[in-house]
Amino acid sequence: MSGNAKATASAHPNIALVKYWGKRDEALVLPHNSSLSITIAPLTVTTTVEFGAKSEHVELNGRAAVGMERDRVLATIARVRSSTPKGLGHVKVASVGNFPAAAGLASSAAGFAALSVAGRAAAGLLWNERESSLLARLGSGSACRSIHGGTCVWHRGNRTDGSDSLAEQVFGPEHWPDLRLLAVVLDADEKEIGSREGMRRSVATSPFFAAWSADAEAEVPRAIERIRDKDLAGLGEIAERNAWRMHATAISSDPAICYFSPSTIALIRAVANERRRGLGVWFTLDAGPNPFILTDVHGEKDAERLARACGAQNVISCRPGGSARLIDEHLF
Ligand code: 2P0
Repeated sequence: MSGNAKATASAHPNIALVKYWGKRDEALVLPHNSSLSITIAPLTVTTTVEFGAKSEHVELNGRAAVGMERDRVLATIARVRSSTPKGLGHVKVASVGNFPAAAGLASSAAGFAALSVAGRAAAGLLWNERESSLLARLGSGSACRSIHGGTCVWHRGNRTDGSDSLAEQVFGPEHWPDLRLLAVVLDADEKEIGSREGMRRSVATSPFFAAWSADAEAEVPRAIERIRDKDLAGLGEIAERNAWRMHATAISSDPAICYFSPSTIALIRAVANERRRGLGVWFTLDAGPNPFILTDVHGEKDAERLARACGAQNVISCRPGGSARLIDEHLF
């Protein structure tokens, strides 16, 4: 084996303010609409990939991965193998996050971004943002956005082979360093319906699906303008509207999919109340009960107090983070 058969990468999760909810091609992970996200530090996943190992081994947060989790990691590795004529041998993969994986904090996005960057480097492939984003997307759609730091747009693309469905950075993390996204952990249990199945059901059964995806597509350029202008209120309005519409689509599926818990609703109401009193806070919510509060450095402390008063077990204050990158410290 050559000397570069082992590589380690780190990546941050990202939070979509205009969301991806529904695939037009399941196998190629092609979305119905474009989406926009902020990559968030300090949450980080670190992944080491080594080719030439004794046997295939995948370890996630200190335990051997099994079943679908393992299969999805090895599918990304198989794509890396097919990108090079080299015989790479067995692979060992280890991945750790500095945050609870089950808390719905988008660990799969950061995980597949780090895996894609480390996997390509371990195979001796040159650093290439475009190829990394395409590879990460095939592992988990939203992972293509975690290849880049700051504000990213995942373009839906039009080609049937998916070669134009990838993420692009719109603003770096230095554009709006005062922006804050607070992860509010209300409920650390695994969600009932994974986003993959949830999306499938919404595409197949929600009578509102076409309207949802056309609306989200139209929101992306508006969100870019609000971020360009550092218009927190304007961005907050778009983020809330888009989150409500994504969840309306999920709830209108058959059978209905509802990711809200009673404490999610209580938090959302508290956010609206505080906003009426002048605090600059807005919410967004992914496919689980734990919301994020969108605010800035001025609202950060009050937003955290509000989340704790609503029963949050943990509140993690995040800011725009950098791109996925190779690092020297291997996990094994
Ligand atoms: C997003 N989510 O835009 C949306 C909002 C959840 C709600 O992308 O099936 O892990 O692997 O492509 O990317 C979560 O789904 O799904 C997600 P797959 P992914 O962030």
